[in-house]
Amino acid sequence: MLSVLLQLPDADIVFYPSLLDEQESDRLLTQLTETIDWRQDWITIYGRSMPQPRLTAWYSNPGISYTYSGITMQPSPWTRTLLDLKAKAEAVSGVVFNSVLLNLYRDGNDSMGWHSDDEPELGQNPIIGSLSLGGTRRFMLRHRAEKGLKHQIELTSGSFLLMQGTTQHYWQHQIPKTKRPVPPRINLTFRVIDLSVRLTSELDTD
Ligand SMILES: O=C(O)CCC(=O)C(=O)O
Ligand SMILES: [Mn+2]
Repeated sequence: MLSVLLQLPDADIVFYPSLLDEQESDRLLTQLTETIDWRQDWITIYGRSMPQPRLTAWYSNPGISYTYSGITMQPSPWTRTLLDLKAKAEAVSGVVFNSVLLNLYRDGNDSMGWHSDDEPELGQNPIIGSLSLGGTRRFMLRHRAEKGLKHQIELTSGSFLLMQGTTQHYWQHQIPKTKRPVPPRINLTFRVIDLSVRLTSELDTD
């Protein structure tokens, strides 16, 4: 499968432009839009509560909840379709994932702000496999220390982006809003949650 290694310092990011073909991607976009248990979470920014600018869902092996930005998501059990996609992501990356966070960007107003995926339960060097379906959106990267270091890549339908190694230590990423008309997009970020890490930190706080 064609892959492109991004030439960025302190990062290990590989882009696979076509994990899925166009027809398969279109079919999955429709199916997942209709069948996933989408939820609208609310976030607090500067003391004001507002709807998160996208819909989300969390599917995983039993018992793996996920907490980020103060939101804890209880898992839904894997579906046939998600297991098929997980197998495809595993075949190209050589990683066994145990969970997936899904994001639905309804239009150009939906977005995700600057962040790193560096919660403790993602382990020392988080491995994130990110599959995109539907409208093309811009994925921006910026180095946390070297302010001039930036990169951007268009995440097209059917593409897969693998982030690993020290990427989350040194880089942040975002999906900015856009004024261009864009069709809906679903992104699936497959993750490896290390339950033992969480158990330890929970015990520590008792
Ligand atoms: O939508 C995307 O491509 C990025 C999603 C993301 O960064 C995340 O779920 O942590
Ligand atoms: Mn992320």
